Amino acid sequence: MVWFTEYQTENVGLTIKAKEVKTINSKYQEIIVLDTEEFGKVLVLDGAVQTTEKDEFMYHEMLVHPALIKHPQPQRVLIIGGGDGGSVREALKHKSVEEVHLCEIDEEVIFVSEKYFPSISSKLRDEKVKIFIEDGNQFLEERKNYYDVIIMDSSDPIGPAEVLFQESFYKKVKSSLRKNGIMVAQTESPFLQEKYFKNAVKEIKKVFKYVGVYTGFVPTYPAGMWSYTLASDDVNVLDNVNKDRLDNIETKYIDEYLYTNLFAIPKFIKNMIE
Ligand code: AG3
Repeated sequence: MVWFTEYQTENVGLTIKAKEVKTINSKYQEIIVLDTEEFGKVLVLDGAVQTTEKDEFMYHEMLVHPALIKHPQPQRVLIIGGGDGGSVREALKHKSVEEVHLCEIDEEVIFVSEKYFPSISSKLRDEKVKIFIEDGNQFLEERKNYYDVIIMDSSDPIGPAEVLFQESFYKKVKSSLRKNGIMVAQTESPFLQEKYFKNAVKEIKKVFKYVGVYTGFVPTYPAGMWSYTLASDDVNVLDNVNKDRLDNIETKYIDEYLYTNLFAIPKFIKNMIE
């Protein structure tokens, strides 16, 4: 037994007891897999918890479904980051989706997920899925005007993922979307990572006409409170449309009521982004 701590801020940590710890050093980062009592297997990249078997649905469902439901007919989906496969799995639950491209910079994350997180990575080899081991920033240069939905399933804006939270990057995302395209990005904890959160939303607002921020619980992320930001130039993401589509999708977190009230977020968070 060993206690693992993620130092979420300079002064706050999340500590979990692990029965087993595996460490893999990839070209890009240190990958740790913990086996824990409370959360099952836990995936850690450069010291930050990315996902756990127990709470991953809370994050992946909230990241993926609102964007896909708001799109009139999502066929081509791109996920940047997300090598664990959780977002791929959720995206494939939408019948209209014909192809899912996954652009992950670190191939080792995919291998680790396939080995230790079968329930999360289960759809990575689906015939609709194409995996690109590339830098998201470069990848977008080559695909203009193509995707219906782009999902930013990145890690924190430090190190390799820093560029993914900047105006110049969101501009590339925008030009890789086709008509009615929608982007959704995970935008950090509004409570414990206020600076990251505010900055991400500010940069997204510089680029897109319609922007909507919502929150959800993820127990193993900083403060347990997470944010997601939807953005589009053509679709008013604040409109509450197509909620019936949830009837055909199996979920454990998001339902019609939650979706309808997606933007019912705490007042102090609204104040941060106005
Ligand atoms: N992406 C968001 C992880 C951010 C967690 N931050 C932290 N623990 N400090 C997760 C990828 C899962 N598909």
